[in-house]
Amino acid sequence: MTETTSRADAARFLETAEGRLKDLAIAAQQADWVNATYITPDTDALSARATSRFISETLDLAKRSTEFAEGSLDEELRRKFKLLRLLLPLVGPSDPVESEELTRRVTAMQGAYAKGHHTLVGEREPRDLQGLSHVLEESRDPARLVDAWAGWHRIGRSIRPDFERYVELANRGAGELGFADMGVMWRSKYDMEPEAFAREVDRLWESVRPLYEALHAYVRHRLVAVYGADVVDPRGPIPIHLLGNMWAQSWDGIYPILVPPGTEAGFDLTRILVARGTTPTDLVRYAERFFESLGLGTLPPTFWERSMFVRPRDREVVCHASAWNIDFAEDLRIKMCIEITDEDFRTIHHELGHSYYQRAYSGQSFLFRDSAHDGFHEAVGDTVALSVTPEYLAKIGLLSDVPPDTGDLGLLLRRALEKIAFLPFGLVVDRWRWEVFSGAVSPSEYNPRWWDLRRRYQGVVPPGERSADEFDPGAKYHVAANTPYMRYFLAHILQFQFHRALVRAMGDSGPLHRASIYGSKEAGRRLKTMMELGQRREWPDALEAITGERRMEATGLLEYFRPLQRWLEEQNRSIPTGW
Ligand code: X8Z
Ligand code: ZN
Repeated sequence: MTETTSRADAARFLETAEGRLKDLAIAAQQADWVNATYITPDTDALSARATSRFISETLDLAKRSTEFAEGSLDEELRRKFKLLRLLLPLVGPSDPVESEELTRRVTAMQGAYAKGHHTLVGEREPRDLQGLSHVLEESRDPARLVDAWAGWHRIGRSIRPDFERYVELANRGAGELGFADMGVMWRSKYDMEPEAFAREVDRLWESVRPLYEALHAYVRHRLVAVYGADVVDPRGPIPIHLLGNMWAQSWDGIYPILVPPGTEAGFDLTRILVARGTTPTDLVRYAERFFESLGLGTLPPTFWERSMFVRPRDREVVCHASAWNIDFAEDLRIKMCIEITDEDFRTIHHELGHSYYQRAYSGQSFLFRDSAHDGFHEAVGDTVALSVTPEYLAKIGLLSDVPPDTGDLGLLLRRALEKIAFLPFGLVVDRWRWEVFSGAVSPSEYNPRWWDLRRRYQGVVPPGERSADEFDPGAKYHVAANTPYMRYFLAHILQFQFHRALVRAMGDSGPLHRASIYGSKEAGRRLKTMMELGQRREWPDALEAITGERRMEATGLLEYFRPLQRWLEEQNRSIPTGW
């Protein structure tokens, strides 16, 4: 065979494959959407079956693609073949019975998570995750906090049997594609060797660790003041149920007890939104208008008709927020159980970041319709949300005037409780799953190892001993739903890198925490250039398009928080750090 015919054959193979995969992906997404917004045994079965068909076809095509000699192909085709093997976050064995068992079990885990609830001591009605999360934010009674935390974590037990079998079957699928295990497959998606990626993550973590440790020491000191040294060890890890969030993945829920008098932000966005009678749709409109101000257009009418913004009263749904592009073109939707809060205001920006990204790369061919790497997808909406500054809120009429800059420290502390507190959690979830997939951690060690890592990186401990049959990782959505998590760690670094590049490109040389890209067509143009690339090029090219840099760096994050870091060092001078 001549080189030209083999190139033509490969191109033809890929064209057919992309058409076929797109059809199956749409069918799977339609079934998944109905399932996620109306969980019944039938929609579970429909979703599991459609996903299994999509997986089987991908596996088959990926295996057949090895017939084409890569050496004779140009860069674009070679990249497509590579992406074909990495397309899915889940692969099962080629045996159709086992493949369907795998998707059935993942659907079951996600359903068990979605339906989780717990009745607190002294209450009659069970609470769902949102209801239990309110308790963690608002209560200062350690016994009630433990009840809410442990009550939710009980769902891990019911997820465990499915999880064990899922690890086995997913590893077999990854093996058929030539990966040592599923964790290696996940780490292969970053245009570098999987081991190099793991080192890259460590490098980034080391660069932010001192800031995390300073925040940890400060927060622990305040918690000792609130709860006493018999509840919080002044030199030890922090009991997780005191941090205002089910996973202690962000601590801004307890901001009111952490902020020193005189440095408060000076306004409470949740209160303002509620007082104005803001509806969930209004909240989404605010976010849409921000993206529109960047020159990125408005969302299509079907977005408003087909999205789910509120938890329906009459059926079970997956409340965890997500953004979908059902037809890989204009059928954009989000699914969320919106509450009128500052936190959900930010989450809506996060979700619309996904929507605008999906639309931007819809001009690429099917295998390139994704973000440069998954951290980019998670970073865009958060980058925009960093521009929700007091000045911006005043501009759009949510604040009557801009609060004085004495509130800057309070605002920065709040942002750090959200973003810096997240970093080690963002790292730990997949450090743990990588070990699980590789077999380094066996099922009997699942839970102890989870807590080893959380103690080591986050400096948190569970309330009391966890018994051997608990499965606490299963009480986190992404573990139950098979969603890789390192993307969020990367996004928390990248969003500050993006933010800095965009505000400097606008000619703003002031402090990063005061800068907003609202209304900047130049910022919008850069974002769009990066997003339109999809994953056509390796991610350093996309990073360069927006920042001019080719390496992920935490320098933007460190610059953003520098005033806070100085202040924390001051506060921490005579108190213990580390655990
Ligand atoms: O899952 C999400 C988004 C949907 S992609 C709401 N996030 C992570 C989480 O909730 O654990 C955003 C931040 C981290
Ligand atoms: Zn997201």
